[in-house]
Amino acid sequence: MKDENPHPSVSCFTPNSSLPLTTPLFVAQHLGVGFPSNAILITMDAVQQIEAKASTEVSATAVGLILRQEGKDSGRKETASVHRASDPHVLNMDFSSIYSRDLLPAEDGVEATKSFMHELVDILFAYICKSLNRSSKVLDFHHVHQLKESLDGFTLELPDQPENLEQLLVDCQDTLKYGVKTGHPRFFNQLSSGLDIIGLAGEWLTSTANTNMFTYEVAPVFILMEEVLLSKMRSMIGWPEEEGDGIFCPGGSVSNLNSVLLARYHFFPEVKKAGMTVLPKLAMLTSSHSHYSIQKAAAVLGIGTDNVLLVKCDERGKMIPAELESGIVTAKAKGLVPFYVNATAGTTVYGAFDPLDDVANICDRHGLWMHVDAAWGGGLLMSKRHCAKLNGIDRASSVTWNPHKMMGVPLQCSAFLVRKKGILQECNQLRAAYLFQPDKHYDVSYDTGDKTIQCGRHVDVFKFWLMWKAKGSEGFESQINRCLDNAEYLYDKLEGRADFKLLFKSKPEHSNVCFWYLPQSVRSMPAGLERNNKLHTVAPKIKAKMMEEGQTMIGYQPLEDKVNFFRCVFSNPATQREDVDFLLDEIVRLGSDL
Ligand code: ABU
Repeated sequence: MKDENPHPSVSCFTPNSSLPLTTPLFVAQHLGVGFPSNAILITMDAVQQIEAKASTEVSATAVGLILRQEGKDSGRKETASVHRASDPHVLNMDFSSIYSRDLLPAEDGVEATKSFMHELVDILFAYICKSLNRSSKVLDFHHVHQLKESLDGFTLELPDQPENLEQLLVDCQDTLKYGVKTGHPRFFNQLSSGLDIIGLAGEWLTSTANTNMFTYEVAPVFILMEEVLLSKMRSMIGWPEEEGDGIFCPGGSVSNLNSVLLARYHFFPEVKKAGMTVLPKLAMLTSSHSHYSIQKAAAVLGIGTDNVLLVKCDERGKMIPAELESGIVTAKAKGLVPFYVNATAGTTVYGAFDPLDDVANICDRHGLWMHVDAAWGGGLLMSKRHCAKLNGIDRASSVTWNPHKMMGVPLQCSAFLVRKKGILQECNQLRAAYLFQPDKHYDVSYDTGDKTIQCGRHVDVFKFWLMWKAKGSEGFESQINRCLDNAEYLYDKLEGRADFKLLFKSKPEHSNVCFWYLPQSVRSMPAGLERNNKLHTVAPKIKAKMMEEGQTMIGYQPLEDKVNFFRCVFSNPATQREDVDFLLDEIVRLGSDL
């Protein structure tokens, strides 16, 4: 590619078709590099050719992008000066003599602030490009003691005296270097992965605004955006327009906690003032494959984990409705008062969808609050091809839905939605006089902070709103469909292999694919305890080697009677079929001699 560029000062590439071509253009212009004379766009087709080359050949120096050869980046301060020299529009500042006190709001702090921010953008941009470059590693693993000791001068210790901006920029680079590239196309470890550029821009704006979501007074635009998003999500769930409320929460566990809190308040509103002593012995039901946050909510709210009854699942990980019903009946017979059922739409490990309509029928019969934990599966509501898997979700009393998972919104972004209007406010409000003054000159129903169990609340909505504007509902739909296509591709590949074994033989419902790798030593053993014990050690051993080498990352776990197995999940739009092939080859390479 270099030869084609008369001014080889910047190379920007769009690593997958979901990233708009204008992104590198914008970055090039923003950084003062210009377009098109000083920039080349490398399209999807070209990325494969590029990846065949050494990472240094894809360097883009004018934007300070230095894709360094793995392990050859000890010249830390030198790197920072290469960044600066490369961008003519950024003053060539010597950051070694500049300190945070010289930045805005300091008098004459404008140029230093601008240069510093440009430097930081360069570092972040280099990291993003590196994360999307398949020839770079997913992680550069170090043990705790290594990271605690100063690695190549990178120290976690906090100084008494201020450090200069040169050092801070190097610290920023090192922080990224020793972290995990969760946006890498070969990162399969977590339900949230990838990096959406518009979402990132939204997060930057949010931090720049640096406000708090508790009142309309200090977050007028964000509060209204939250209202718009929650209303849109409720309509996708299928609730009537005039019903419902919601709030964005710091993660799915807190959203689930809210569901239990509201359910308890719905049946026993006196608990808010009088406390636990007015309550009967409550019981909750959830499937044995559900997320542990349901049990945690019971612990936090004083219900007790012993009173969370785990309902059996079928082989596929779906709650068995008859088991739910008999669990309710048995609990009542023991003097417990069941009040809440959690059904999961997209379980954490298997990606299973509980039969929501059946669960709703049972909840109706027994007068119970039905919550749907769709933290992982909620995104499928955006897909015409897959949304039927959540049939019955409209019958839920409340829903958790994390756009930071399947929809690829940067962490974190979790919505708690409730059908009964007004209950969030009633349950949580305490009317703190210094914050929620009723005699303000605007509509104080928009001071939504009193609906939550928090006081201060981070703005999680802007990045989501901006992404929705950028993609439209259709953009989310195709992104989600592609992730599920990848899961099906992996499933089909595994089905035909003797050295891998799927946990269950049915097409994935979500993007989770669970499997064992069977090295020859295991394949040659007769079925039984000894073979299982041996198989239990395979995934952790492969994962350990995988992390040491850093080329890819996938999670493993045991579940009920199943010994350790791999769980592959797809939520990163950058992941392609070749990455799936790579993962399997890597598992075989690392595990065949076990
Ligand atoms: N809260 C569930 C996240 C689990 C995962 O990313 O694997």
